[in-house]
Amino acid sequence: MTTQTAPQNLSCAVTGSQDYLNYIGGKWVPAKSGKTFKNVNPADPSDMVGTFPASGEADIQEAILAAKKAFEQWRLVPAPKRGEIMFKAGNLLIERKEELARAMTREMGKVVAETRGDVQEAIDMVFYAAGEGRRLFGETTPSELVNKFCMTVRQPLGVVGLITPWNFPMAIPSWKIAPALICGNTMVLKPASDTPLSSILLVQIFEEAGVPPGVINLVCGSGSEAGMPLMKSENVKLISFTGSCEVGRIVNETCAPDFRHVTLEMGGKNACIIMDDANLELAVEGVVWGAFGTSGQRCTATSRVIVDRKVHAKVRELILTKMKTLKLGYGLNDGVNIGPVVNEAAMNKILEYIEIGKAEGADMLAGGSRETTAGSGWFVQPTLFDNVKSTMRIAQEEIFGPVTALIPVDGLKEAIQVANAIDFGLSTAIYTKDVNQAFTALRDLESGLTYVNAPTIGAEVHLPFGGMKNTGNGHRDAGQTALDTFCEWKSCFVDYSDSLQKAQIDD
Ligand code: UN1
Repeated sequence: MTTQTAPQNLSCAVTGSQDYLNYIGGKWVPAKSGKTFKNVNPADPSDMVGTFPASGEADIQEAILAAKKAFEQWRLVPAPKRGEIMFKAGNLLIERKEELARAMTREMGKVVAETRGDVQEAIDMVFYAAGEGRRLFGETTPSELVNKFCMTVRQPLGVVGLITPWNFPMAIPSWKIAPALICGNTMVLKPASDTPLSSILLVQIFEEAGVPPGVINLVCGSGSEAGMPLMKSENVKLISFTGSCEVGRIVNETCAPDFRHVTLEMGGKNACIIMDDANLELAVEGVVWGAFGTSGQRCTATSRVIVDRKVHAKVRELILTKMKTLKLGYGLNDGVNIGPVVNEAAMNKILEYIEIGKAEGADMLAGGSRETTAGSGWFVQPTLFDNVKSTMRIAQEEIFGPVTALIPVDGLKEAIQVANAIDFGLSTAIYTKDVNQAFTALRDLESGLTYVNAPTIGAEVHLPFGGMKNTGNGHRDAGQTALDTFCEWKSCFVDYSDSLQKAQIDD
């Protein structure tokens, strides 16, 4: 195998193009097959971001073995020491935030204010998890028996596989890498093939901060060629996946026969409810940010606006006015609010959904097409449908683009019913000034995240992130819950009575 030191250069990532490599066992290496794939700027497909290893089973196996070997040592490094390395990584992320953000905008399209937010979320997660190095609390608890001591401790799982999406190419890998690291696991990261560079830049920072060779391995490639062998390996104790339901099902089924752990964070069809007593200007600001920010490509995007009929006309007018202020373009240019969508196939899928919405009889009030004046890339106009029925496909299926649906209802009861009448359960929001309505919604909305008087997007790393129903499989990323994902609990009993004490047996 050819080995090289890290060739990646941050200024090149922002403007130039180069051949990037996998990171296996502490070395930057090409795919064994020598195959590569290209990645282009979605705002300008003639701008080549770089070529990346098109890896396959042999590369994945080597990465898993490197991780397995590194685990022997890493699991024994005291967690506060692991945390110290991570604090260094957090500081490097802060130092390079601007360049990382710019490289990410170029790679996946969202505007630089948002890619800065993506890097910031990674910084937050790395610091948050690093701090856990001095906690990672277990519990002590009395025993039923005399002279017996009971406690619980967290133990790492071993090698974990992390499969991450392109829409938050630093934040989401960091939600998985950081807690996995602090808990003492080693890992193989397979990032989305639309955003390998952002992951490479992130992993380089961990390398520079002093994460030992083999602890984090990064293998670029497609889901079928690189993701599949990672899921199939019996040496991989957990797959933590964020992406589509379709692939999530494959992950679940692949890991099920030998009971390997799986965490899934998948789609959303998130509703924002606007009640008649709400601050309508605020609600509409939240809707426009939630629906069209990141070009609607967030799992948490506001893709349904459930509005009380009494304020329907007013809300519609306010949304349309606000939409007129949105500017599409290259996310590094001043004044641009909406970047392109990630690739041509994504654009075509979104445009198809717009046609479906029209055919279903919803009223399209704005947008509806590709925007060619914004550049040569994959730009889709922010699109608003009105008088959408909850049963329509555009109100049920995840579009993952800048399209939202106004659904008029009568009162809170119907609003909650409609909000819940979907297969997903990630994020919901309600705008109201009435505390009774707010708490009723908090109780009854079926979603892992619920916001009152705030948009459906905007999760913070120290709270659990994930959803109910088809959004997930009961696990949560981030927050304290991430520690449970990346640890096994061990209950420990120490009997210092010098006699055989039989629990639960009557004397
Ligand atoms: C996602 O869309 O997959 O709450 C993650 C938010 C972001 C994370 C979104 N902090 O919208």
